[in-house]
Amino acid sequence: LTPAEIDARYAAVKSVAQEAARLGMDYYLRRQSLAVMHKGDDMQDVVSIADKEIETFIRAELTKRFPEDGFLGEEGGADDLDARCIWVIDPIDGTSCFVNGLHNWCVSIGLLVAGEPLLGAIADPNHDELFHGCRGRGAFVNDTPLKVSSAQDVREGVLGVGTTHRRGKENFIPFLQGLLNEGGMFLRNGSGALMTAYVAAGRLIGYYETDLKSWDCLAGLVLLKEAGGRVNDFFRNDGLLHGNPCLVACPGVYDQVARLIGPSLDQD
Ligand code: 2AM
Ligand code: CA
Ligand code: CA
Ligand code: CA
Repeated sequence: LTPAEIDARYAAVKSVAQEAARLGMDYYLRRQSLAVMHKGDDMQDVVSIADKEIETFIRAELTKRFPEDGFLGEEGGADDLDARCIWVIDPIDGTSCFVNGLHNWCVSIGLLVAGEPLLGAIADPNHDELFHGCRGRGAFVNDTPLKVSSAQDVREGVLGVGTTHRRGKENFIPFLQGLLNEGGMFLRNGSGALMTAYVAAGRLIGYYETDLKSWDCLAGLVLLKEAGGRVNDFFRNDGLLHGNPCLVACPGVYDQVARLIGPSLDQD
């Protein structure tokens, strides 16, 4: 991509994510009238019309500007994955929070170019925060640059955590026990994208989820790298399409947390 093509996509991802977040806010304020459906037989995996409408909106806005680009989204699936540029979209990350009136949800849009995450934006309308970043250009919350924590031990801060009923929950409590034994503490807020952004911002020292999808974290991973963070081999074995365990952390605690997780982090 030329610098001008990158500029156009970076500007677009910020404005489209914010417009989508405003649309999300309209739904959120009248969430009592939204029908909540379940995906498959997991009662915890919820979705509403808002998720679908917002993803449709995002795809339409980006297609208008970049008709040759492809898409991968939680609700709409894959479209033209052979394209050089692929937009990876989570229209609402934190749907369970969204439908229950908890403010921890966001819109996450990342861009993959020739297989590498290039730029992304995460819009959180409840806290008026737009996290955004582009490879080589830094990462920001609104206009403030992001930098990961300087912690050297899990005792020095809070680790984000999460799990699902789909994969990895049997590993989760032993991991938490190990973390507590070493003097650490944990937080789960229900949005993988926000937790990843919070690691980039230095608010959390790291974040471990036993099962994340690429649309949960791709935008956040751009921010994390620009802010000086580390991530495991998330894209191995078709992680883009199927997801994997995910660990993001500041460099000073990455190895400690990876050891507490054990081999399940980077093997099947
Ligand atoms: P979602 O709200 O877009 O579904 C919470 O731990 C994180 O896991 C969120 O990013 C959430 O994204 C995601 N998540 C929720 N249910 C899931 C499931 N059944 N499988 C995989 N990820 C899930
Ligand atoms: Ca979901
Ligand atoms: Ca998600
Ligand atoms: Ca979602």
